[in-house]
Amino acid sequence: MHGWTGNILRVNLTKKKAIAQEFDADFARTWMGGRGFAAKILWDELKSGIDAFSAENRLIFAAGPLTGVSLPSSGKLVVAAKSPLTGGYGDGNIGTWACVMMRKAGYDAFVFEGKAEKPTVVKVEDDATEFLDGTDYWGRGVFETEKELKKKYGNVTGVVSIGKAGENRVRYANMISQEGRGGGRPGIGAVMGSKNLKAVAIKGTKELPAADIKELKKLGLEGYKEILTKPNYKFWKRQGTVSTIEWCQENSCLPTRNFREGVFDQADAIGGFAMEKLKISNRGCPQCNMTCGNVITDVDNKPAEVDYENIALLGSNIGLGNLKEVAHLNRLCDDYGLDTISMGNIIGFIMEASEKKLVLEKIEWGDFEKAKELIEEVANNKSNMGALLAQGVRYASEKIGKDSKNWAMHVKGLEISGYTCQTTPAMALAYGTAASGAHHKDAWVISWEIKHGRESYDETKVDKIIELQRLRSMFEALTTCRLPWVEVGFEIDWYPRYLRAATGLTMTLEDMHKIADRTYTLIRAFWVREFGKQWNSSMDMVPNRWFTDPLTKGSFKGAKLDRTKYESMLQMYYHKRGWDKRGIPTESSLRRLGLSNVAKELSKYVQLTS
Ligand code: PTT
Ligand code: SF4
Repeated sequence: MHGWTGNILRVNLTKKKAIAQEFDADFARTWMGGRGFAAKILWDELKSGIDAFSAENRLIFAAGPLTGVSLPSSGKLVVAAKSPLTGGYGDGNIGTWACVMMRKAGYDAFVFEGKAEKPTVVKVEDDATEFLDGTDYWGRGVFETEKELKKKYGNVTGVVSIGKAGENRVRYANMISQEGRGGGRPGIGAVMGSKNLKAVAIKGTKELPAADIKELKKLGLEGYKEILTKPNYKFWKRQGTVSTIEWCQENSCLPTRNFREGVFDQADAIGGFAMEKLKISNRGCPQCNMTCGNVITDVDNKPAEVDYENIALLGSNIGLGNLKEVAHLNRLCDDYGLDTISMGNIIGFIMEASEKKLVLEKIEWGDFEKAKELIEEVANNKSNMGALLAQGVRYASEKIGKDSKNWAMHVKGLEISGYTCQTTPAMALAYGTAASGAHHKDAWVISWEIKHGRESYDETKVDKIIELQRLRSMFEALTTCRLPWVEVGFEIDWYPRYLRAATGLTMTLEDMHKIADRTYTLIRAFWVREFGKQWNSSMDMVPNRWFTDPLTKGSFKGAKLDRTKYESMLQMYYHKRGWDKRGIPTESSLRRLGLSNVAKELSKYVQLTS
């Protein structure tokens, strides 16, 4: 077997033991890596209904056969666990040297199980794993933690750590690396905290395995050069994802005041061009020549990395039109290890609740000082408000009651990311059917939809969503960054070529789509097993607000989604995926994807249709 190291490191935190476990070529070919490995391990090893914060949960770091190799944007790592926020499958994708080092140390994945007795740092250096006392780091921010660990173990060490939010089990705590890379939106950082695992530090010196290393290097270099020739490359380097602010404003989909509107009157002040005036540098993930992290200085003159999602959710969505203040909130979230998307979504929610007098506190739209306080209270899980909001928007709306459920903006408990969908039914369905709850990562169909006509709810849209879910799952499995393909048009055909040089396997895009479908279906089976007979198509519904509250501003004033048409699009989607009317995979579709054992296990929890 080439391309994979063939080893998973199993780290038992309770017993302070780590063993390397081999996997075979069949496992590698069936699941590829990254999300595929994570989904398979979680399905096989978790009992249904376990508490996500229990020692039984697994925390997985998984790479793929292209991770870390010298080819475009390959420094990415999938982090996954049962989510404490949604109760279902949860993952994220973080850019970090830790994944390059993990592969160089000789592993394609780490599986953490059990719970350390006290705060711990796990250090892996090639074949040696150490369990170090992490007490001194507990309570510290991620910036300081990573800096200290690098000082101790050398600058080449790859570090992933959690901040106070993960330690305090905020249900949307993520993990951070390299001061501004954040991943694991559905509370994967909180799972790490529940295991008393503060940080993982990795150093590796081995050669990455490849079938044809010369060819791989040659193709890698050609890829980097090709990216430099793309017409959009220069502009991308200037603005990265931040130009999406202006694009969303133009297209009435910029989340504004808790997704109430799609345009924000101060959009220009927080957009790509405003950002450029404040920019001090670019940052990026390993092995990338697109370096899309834009660093600006915040109100305290400290460097903060901003991306589109962070600005949309901590800016327009909370009515804040000062980019330096937004950057400050972003920096706070980074240091605490809090997902910016969920945090901004929840601040917007509580601002609306305050406006409607459903809570006693006065929290006005755009109030920077109050937003700062809320972030601090949440990260420290202190005060009634902090403790309430640390559970996520679904929980907060259940507690606050009245009609707040209608404008609690989440799907399956995961807060919606940066697009409001009153005028874009396909994007709404993409949120409804994403693997871990409302995330744009599985099908960012909105740009295609806006070009092809937003009004319709037809089959072509459903086909497009599935096509994108397949393509994007491929990046989660290989595991590399999808942005060269999405943002500058680096052709998808490069990837089967890379895969062939890395593994020696000739796989077409169709072969990879089958792996993607298998993984997506297994993830659905995981959700269904967790929810059992409660599972039905309402799990894939999007918030009521998009059906009931028409936009009151912008060129799409009056627009809202049509519930009946959304539901029929959802049924079309199920049919094409081989799922029944409840959104549960049928026995035959499970069999077709080589998941007969999954069908057998799942039928203990729900009746499967044939
Ligand atoms: C992702 C989500 C995103 S998606 C953003 S901005 W984006 C937010 N970034 C955060 C942050 O920063 N700090 C913080 N405290 N929380 C944050 N939460 C939010 O997390 C990110 C890039 C981006 S920037 C995107 S779209 C692409 N995502 C990829 C993906 O999912 N898969 C893949 N194969 N390639 C991708 N490339 C791009 O990576 P989650 P990163 Mg992220 C400061 O993980 O949980 O999915 O959340 O990893 O290294 O920061 O790169 O406009
Ligand atoms: Fe990281 Fe951006 Fe490069 Fe992707 S394009 S690897 S997110 S720096």
